Amino acid sequence: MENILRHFVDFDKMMMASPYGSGHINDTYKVSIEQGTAVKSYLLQRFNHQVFRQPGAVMENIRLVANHLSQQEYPFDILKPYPTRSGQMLHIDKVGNYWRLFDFFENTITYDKVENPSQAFEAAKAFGAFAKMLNGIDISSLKTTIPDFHNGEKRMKDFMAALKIAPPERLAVATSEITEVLSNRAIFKKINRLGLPLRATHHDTKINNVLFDKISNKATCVIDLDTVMPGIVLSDFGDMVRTFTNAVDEDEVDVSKIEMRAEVFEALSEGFLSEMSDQLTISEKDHLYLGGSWLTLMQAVRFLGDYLLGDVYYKTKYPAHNLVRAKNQLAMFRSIGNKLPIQK
Ligand code: GN1
Ligand code: MG
Repeated sequence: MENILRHFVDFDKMMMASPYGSGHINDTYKVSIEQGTAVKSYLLQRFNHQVFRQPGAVMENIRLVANHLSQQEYPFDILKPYPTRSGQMLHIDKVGNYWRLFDFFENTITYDKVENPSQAFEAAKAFGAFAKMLNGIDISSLKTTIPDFHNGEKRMKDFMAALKIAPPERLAVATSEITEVLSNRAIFKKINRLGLPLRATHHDTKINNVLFDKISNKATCVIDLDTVMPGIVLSDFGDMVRTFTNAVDEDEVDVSKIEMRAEVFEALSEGFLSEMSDQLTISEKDHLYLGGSWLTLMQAVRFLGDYLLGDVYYKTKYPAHNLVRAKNQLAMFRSIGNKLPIQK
């Protein structure tokens, strides 16, 4: 790791390197180095080039977004990757792994679960400001780095294919979840038919993708810009509903604890709309609330599909992990459906 780091920065001594964060795709390490008398920390990340098939295009999107934000009156920190000493945005090591480096923002904290409505308001306002500031970016300059990323109908097609090749043991323990997915799939077609406008979309607006100041508890930075690409506003609103309003995190096994918290939903809607309300079309506003059910069901489909295929996409800690996550998301999908007014 020390050798890899030296491709990005010069230093006297590496003090510490330890795994960091709770991402499912990339491997992140916090590294601290000594340069003269100063100690500085960075986030060194092994970038998953199986999931992101065009690493260069991802880095170019991040660069465009960071540049655009830095030219606006954007009141938050901007996550910028460091180039290598030879000017590349990624370092490819001897075994073909891709690495990149970011600043470590001291005195910040992330949460895997929203603790109170004001946190939800803060984070949603940060994602709202992010979307608003990106409104002026030339959307055709952003590459679609994962095609059909939030296309529910395509996700269902892949899910049906997984059903055909899944091992009987996994199919057998997932029958009720499979049935539930199949009987609710109409929402994917419905959203695709709305023809909502394409915007620069974050596509991963989880609560743990916002940094908070440890002392003031204000949001300071939107992170994880890997999936910024053209998309619809329901993706960003929906993933906030999915992850902010859940009373527990997405790994929780006990589904009886899963509940969509209405007061958190209200706070996040208020925070996001305080920035984005003026930007949205009537159709976007009319269908915004559907984003929560849509995105949560899509996440259930993705976790369940990965379970059926033998855990090839998401990192897992035990054999039934993806099934547990799918059950969790389905419970959340039901709770959202029960608590939110249905939008036609
Ligand atoms: C993945 O790795 P992470 O946690 O940032 C996934 C998201 C899912 C999320 C589920 C590229 O994000 O789409 O919503 O897991 N990212 C990709 O928690 O698939
Ligand atoms: Mg992510």
